[in-house]
Amino acid sequence: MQSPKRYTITAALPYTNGPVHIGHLAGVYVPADIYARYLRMKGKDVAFVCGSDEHGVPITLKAKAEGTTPQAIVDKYHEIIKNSFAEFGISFDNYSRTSAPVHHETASEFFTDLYKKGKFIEETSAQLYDEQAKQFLADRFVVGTCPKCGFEESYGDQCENCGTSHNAQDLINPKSVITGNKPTMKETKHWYLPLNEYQDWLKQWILVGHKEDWKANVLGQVKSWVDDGLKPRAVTRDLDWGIPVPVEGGQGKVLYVWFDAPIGYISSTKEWAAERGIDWEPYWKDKDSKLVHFIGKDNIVFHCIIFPSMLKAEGSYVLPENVPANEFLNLEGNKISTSKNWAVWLHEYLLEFPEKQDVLRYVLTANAPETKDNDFTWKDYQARNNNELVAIFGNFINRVVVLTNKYYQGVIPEPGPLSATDEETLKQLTKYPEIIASSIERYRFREALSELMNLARLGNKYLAEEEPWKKIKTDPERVQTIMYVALQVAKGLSVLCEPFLPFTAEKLRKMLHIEKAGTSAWEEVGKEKSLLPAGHAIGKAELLFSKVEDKEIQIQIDKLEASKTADASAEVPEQKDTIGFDDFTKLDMRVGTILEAEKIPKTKKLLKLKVDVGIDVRTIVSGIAESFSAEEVVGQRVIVLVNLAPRKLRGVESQGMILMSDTADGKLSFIEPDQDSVSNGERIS
Ligand code: B3M
Ligand code: ZN
Repeated sequence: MQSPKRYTITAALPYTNGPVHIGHLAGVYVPADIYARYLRMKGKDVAFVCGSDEHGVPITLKAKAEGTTPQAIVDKYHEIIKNSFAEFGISFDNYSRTSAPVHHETASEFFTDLYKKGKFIEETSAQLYDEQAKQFLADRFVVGTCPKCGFEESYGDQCENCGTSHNAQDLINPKSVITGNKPTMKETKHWYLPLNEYQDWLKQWILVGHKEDWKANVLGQVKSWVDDGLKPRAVTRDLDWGIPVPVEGGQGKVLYVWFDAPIGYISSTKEWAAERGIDWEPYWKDKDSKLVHFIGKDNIVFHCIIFPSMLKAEGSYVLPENVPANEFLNLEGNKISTSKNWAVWLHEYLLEFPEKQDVLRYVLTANAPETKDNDFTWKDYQARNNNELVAIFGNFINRVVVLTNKYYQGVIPEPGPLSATDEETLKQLTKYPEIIASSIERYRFREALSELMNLARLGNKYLAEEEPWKKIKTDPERVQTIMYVALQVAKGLSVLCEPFLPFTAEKLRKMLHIEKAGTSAWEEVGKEKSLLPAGHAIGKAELLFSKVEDKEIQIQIDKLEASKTADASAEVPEQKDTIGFDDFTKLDMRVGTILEAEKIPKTKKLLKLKVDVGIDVRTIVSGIAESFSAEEVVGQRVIVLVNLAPRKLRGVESQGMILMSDTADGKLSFIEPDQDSVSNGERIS
């Protein structure tokens, strides 16, 4: 696309079942915000939209867990999430929510339209059902083994391990998340989008048409799904939380959350346009509009396959020009996990580091998981703050502003003739808008940010070489020129840092006494008309960044460690599948005493025991040698499963099993009768 007339930028709608953390910010919202801010500074027409994703199973589950209603959950988290975004300067033009009437209408109409156009397949089939909960099990209501990669905790609609999207019936060994029961099958009617019919078109459009400009990780995922062959995909569910299916036969059913959520981008745009009294349609239907979806990698299938197929089926919408999905951000070497509280929550961060929003934006961009999963560590956070923001950017600005105040009472001096170094420095400055822009336009935000820092480095180097603090005594006239040039670099930084560090940009503008950059400011950086003129008075120096001390970082590390310990002690293995009473009575367990024990040579774990179980004295091989020595178990009272089929272990036939308890960290202990009077051979029942 040459030069689009307008940009429609979307950021994934966060599920409203919990607050947002650094992973969200790094993967989606900061890059999207950099892109939107940059485009606005170039005078582009931008609609940057988002909103809360308030339907779907995660919300229902959260409500169940907290003993409240889904509505109460979304009301609570919508506020928290919305505030977090605002506090971190994520400059949405509109932040809506999918419970808004405009969204219910838009999604209903979209569904009805496809229905009328005959784009769905209507099918009654047997689906997973939880008899006890009286509920069909789809999406996150069911877990089981992923048919593609074998991951045992795959959700019904998507495997978090390999990213594959599937139908709940495809899971191996499915289990209800609500009751833990094994599902039965029950007939129900649903509407399906026949993705198979879009397969060739998708292949052509993405894998051929976009193979140069889409990210390799995105193309790779798309290719793997298309190669596997796409299947019809149900777009309705038997649930009561969601948007009611608006057609005949849809009573008691709702739209699948992944059908309604992406339409949320459209409704958010509508809501925004209505408030401004403009038409929303060009943003979605004019072919000169560039649609870009910012998402995390787990959402690729929905934004590259399902939503485009929906848009294509409708027929009048533009398709995304790009879907620059990011990989995941880990935290201190582990996957971020809401349930394990292994996360840095945005609302908590701000309580502990008020005014340091830009530091987090900076670190998350410098270390963004653009091409592979990346790790956030507090040590790296501290190092980037202290060694980069403070030592390079902040230091340069501080020197410029302090010296201008000291030598010229804050009034920019008249420059003399420019030296070759001055000219070269100013020339370099004029190149940065293009250098940074080119990285941003290719969605390489880390690279763009490091170029911004190179400009600050250029300023530092200039001052270090010119040494105005020395020359002020020997050649004060020359210092006027040096400070004039250095001030231009400072002004350039104030403009070019805005997409990345909006709070810093504002502070810097205040310090330099300049207005917010206008719509052509970006390109004009370093050019004649945008230079700070001699005679312009700047303000007093204020620190842009401050050091992060070891103890502040230690508090954060300790906090994470604490959630690790809390998690380990709370970890109780899940209950196994239910068995019948008959199954239980088949077990013959007896009280016994270990009479002899010896280690089986060349094994780490195995002890060969002679156990008196009342019926007889038998040999049992037991894997307890890492917890107990042969000597210490002689005389130990035990419970033995005596009718376990004999099996050979390292050439020794074992005729039963000793029951042990097993702690989370792998320590074994014996189970024994609490009275000595219990004799060997007594039954456990
Ligand atoms: N709420 C998934 C997520 O938060 C989902 C994104 C919707 S974007 C239309 O990961
Ligand atoms: Zn998988």
